[in-house]
Amino acid sequence: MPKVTSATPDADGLAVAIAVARFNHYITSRLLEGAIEAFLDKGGSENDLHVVHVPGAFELPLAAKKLASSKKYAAVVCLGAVIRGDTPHFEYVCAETARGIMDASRKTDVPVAFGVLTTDTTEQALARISPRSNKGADAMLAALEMANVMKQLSGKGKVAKKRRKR
Ligand code: INI
Repeated sequence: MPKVTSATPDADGLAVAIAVARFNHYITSRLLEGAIEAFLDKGGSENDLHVVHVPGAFELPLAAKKLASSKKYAAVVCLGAVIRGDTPHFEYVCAETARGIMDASRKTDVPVAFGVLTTDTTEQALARISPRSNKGADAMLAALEMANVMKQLSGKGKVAKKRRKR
């Protein structure tokens, strides 16, 4: 039988930080609502949440790295909305935000969820913040599941048997 590790997005007893971009606030505020609702719905306590506002998606990686490296949080959730305009700015903001968020996670060993919408139109962004399907909630669930996976992978499992030399 293979050894299997899997976890649920249970928030009971977990402290989580949310970094949220103010740019396109009418969308990111709904992502934030979705993320907080999901956290509470999974048994988290409001006192264990820390919400940090930053100007735009481009600033999310720095906030995420600072929060993750503090080791105060089991996970960090990044929320933003980048909507394509007529300039190449979109590509730069999207690419650096995604790379920076992944870097923050890899450098700190803390799960950092990517809840950043990158859409061509406002309509596409609005479709991702409906009560039926909210990407902020999805990002929170991914962060919680990964927080619990990381707990299990942090030395709580049995160590693999060493192979004997022949
Ligand atoms: N920031 C966003 O979060 N979304 C956008 O759509 C966006 N656009 O289109 O420019 C955006 N730009 C600002 C950027 O994130 C930084 O805040 C800014 O460049 C200052 O560093």
